[in-house]
Amino acid sequence: MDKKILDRYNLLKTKLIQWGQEYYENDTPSVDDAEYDQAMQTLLALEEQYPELISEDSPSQLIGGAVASGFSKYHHTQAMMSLGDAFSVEELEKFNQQISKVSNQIDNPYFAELKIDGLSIALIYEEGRLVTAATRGDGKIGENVTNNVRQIAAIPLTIPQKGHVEVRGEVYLPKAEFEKLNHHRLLNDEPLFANPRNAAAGTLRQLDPKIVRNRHLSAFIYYYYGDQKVASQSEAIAHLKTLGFPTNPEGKLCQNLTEVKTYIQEYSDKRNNLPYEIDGIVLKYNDFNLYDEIGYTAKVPKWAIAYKFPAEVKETTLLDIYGTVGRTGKITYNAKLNPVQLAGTNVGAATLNNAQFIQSLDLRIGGKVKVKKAGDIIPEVISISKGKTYANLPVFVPLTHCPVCDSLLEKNTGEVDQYCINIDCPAQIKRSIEHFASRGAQNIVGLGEMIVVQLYENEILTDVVGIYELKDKVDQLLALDKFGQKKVDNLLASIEKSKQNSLERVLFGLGIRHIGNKTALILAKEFRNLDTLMQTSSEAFALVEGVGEVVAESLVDWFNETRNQHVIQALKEHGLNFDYFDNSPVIPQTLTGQTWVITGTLSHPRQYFEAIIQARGGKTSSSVSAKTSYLLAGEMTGSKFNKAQELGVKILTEAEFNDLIK
Ligand code: 3BD
Repeated sequence: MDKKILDRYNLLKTKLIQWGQEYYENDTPSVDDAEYDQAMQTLLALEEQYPELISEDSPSQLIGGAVASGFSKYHHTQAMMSLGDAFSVEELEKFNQQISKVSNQIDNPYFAELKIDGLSIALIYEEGRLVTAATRGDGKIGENVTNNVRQIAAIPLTIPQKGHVEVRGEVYLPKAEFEKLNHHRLLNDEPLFANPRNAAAGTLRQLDPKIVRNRHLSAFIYYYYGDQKVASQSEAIAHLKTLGFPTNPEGKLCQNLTEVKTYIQEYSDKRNNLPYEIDGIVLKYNDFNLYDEIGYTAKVPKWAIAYKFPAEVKETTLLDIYGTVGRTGKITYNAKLNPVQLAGTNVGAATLNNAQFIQSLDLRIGGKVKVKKAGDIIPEVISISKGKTYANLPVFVPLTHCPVCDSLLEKNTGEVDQYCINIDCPAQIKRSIEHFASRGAQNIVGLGEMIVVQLYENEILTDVVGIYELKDKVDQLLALDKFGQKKVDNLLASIEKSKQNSLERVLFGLGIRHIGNKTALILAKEFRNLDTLMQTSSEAFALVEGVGEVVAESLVDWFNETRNQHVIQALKEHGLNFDYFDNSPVIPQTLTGQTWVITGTLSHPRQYFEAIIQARGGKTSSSVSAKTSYLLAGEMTGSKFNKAQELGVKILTEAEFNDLIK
């Protein structure tokens, strides 16, 4: 995966976790709902595209738990598979060749379908009646959304076939309905949905089926499983039609890849005129008899593939180029664009990386540029559109001075990036405080980007050491906008707690160049405390596995700076711990061997309790099973609570839990 995408994802994740904590722990979160929503939608879109990113601590999993507690989990009897991707005709040819090896034919029949940009669902019918509708989820476990799906007019509640029938398809919001919905939301000052897909997803997760009914979702069904057998995709579609299911009218049986290419060309052109959004074409080898022989890889059938349309490219005006300063002083150039609609969102900005990138494209302010979304998510400027007047526009000149503190920028030999090396640069100071407090570092809850900026601008917090002096500035804090007693108390408590962190967190938090959280952990384990680290030579550092020369030099340089030594001294005086704690710290391991599940609304976010449990040797899990030792249940519980009761799992309230861990 593209590193840029990964970085973007991790940044979003950190922010959302931070905002989530602020929301739960303070009366006033630092961002408004719309900004939170926008970030969450982007995160969900990334996870949708790169499911391998999803981990248990993803904010998406949290909202899954919190918002959707009204839905019970549904285990798909047969996993819902994924599809392989093709982005070019060459990749389709390769796919076809693999199939030819099995079929011994040059011409293979493919059923070509439009790839609807919606949400996958499974519908289960027993004795002709719709009994369950479930989302795809991770393919194995989805959510039971039966009551919502019953509101979709296109989906039949009864079918003329007895016995057990399972069908699968895509729920979507027609373009016209999407426009209507957003128009309505605009008038009511509600946050807009970024695209029809997000709107459909949001709708299907509504707890009130009446709202679902009014949104006018629709569906296309493309998969059938039942007693009455079918032998090919074309037969499956025909059978689905006779059962009364909505099937996509554009599906076509192609006799070979040449016909497929024509089909793709046809719908690349017709795409914008369709009443629903599509993001590609799905090809399925038509004859089911050969499925097993063609086979499967881990999750993906080799007899089907999704051809994805090339990213949409639009032309717009480059309104401005401006630089920003990162924590390390690195200058990033950004483009301000005349907003354009691209792949479902309004794009008004794009990153331009460094000056060399801008010069190599010859970007000029006021000129026309072509933009696309990389991986359909991150906006990118790809080229200029030279008009007659382009030559009259002023050529881009790289910054020579920091856009924030105006000190001279520098470049390391052999590198293209420019740096502001003024350690007093406000931009860097703000970023370094923010980094020090961040989740992966000192994990100070309530000291995110916005708050750091607010405190810095009010001259309450001007360096990292100042974090530990905030306790003497309660009056100043309380005088700030959006700061109540509870918020201040929580912040100060979190700051106090951070003093007891193991060495690797502070070490990472100091923001030493090239020391990420992994390297920090390696160093902490190896050298055990900060004093030893400070006395270690670069040769000795470089001997440690996972520590290269660049890291070694960077460490020694950093520790040699008098200024940095003063920072460490001051932090020591504030009582910060600089020792490495093994995994067997002073905390008694009273929960060893136990598996805990957390559900419902508690006084802290779920991660807080997970940390307490894990610190005491316990394991945490997201689902209740016979192996669950305890369920910690807050208010407003759902299916986990019921399941725990069914299985006789011990259920504790938050108060009981607090007693247990005393
Ligand atoms: C569509 C799998 C197979 C039954 C596996 C061949 C990946 C989303 O219109 N056929 C379609 C469409 C999606 C499909 C299959 N035919 N799988 C299909 C599909 N006409 N969109 N998908 N899916 C459905 C997915 N969804 C979320 C995350 C990862 N994968």
